[in-house]
Amino acid sequence: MSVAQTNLWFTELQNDNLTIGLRIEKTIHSEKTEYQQLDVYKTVQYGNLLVLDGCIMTTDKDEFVYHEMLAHVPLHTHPNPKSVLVVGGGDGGIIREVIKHPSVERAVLAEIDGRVVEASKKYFPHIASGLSDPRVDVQIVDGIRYVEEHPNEFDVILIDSTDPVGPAVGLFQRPFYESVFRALKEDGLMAAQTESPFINQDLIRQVYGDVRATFPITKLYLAYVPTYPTGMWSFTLGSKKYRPQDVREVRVHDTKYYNREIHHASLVLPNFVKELVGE
Ligand code: SPD
Repeated sequence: MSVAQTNLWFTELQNDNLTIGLRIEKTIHSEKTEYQQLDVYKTVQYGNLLVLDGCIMTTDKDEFVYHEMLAHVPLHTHPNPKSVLVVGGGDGGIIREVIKHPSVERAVLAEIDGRVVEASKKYFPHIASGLSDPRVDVQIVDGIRYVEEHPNEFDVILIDSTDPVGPAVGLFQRPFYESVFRALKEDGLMAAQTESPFINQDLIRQVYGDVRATFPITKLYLAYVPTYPTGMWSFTLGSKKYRPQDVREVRVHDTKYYNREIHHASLVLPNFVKELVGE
């Protein structure tokens, strides 16, 4: 039987009424870590697929969109990011993008589940490639506690969480954003992945409100990730001083999705999303 004829499917139940299915060639890895169910599949369409607790985290073929957009929009918004913290993101995709910025001297990855880091190194080596860079400090810790314990330390904090269930819930709540505010230097900024405007309206509204109550500047922006629920994905940026709208030049060019035009286009919101967050 050829690969295209297998009838094995990974199906993510995105909500009670919606699924996404990827035909798989085989299961590569499956384990119950201390924190979650971790599975890696070889898919026919998207290469290797990382799944945590039944939710798609990343695939070989479309990972660049999410990782570039969560990293480069905020990093270019800061004029000189030297010290960067990534909360979550154990696969290393955000770190890979962070260290493309020549100004970055130190990039800390605070990931709670060391098994995600190890699985990514083994099954997604191109995504995890930055983790061995000498500027990178991988900490297997609770990101919420790490942020609380490091006040006034970072220029940029990027929150690459799993979906807002289980251990990630606290990463979508106001006390965490307040703690992120304190962990940033006086002109620092943050960005977080904030799910789909089509099916996570309440969450986006709540997070946007919490970030706006915490930071002087708040901006929602969008990107298109084929394997994430509905494809349309949002990110919420909170900043003490700099506005993403003011970026004039792009310093990193070895990207597949991000560029100066995409930076500004991502800040332009459809009317239903504008209404959602009141921009
Ligand atoms: N539903 C998808 C949400 C995924 C957010 N994090 C992905 C991790 C990739 N580094």
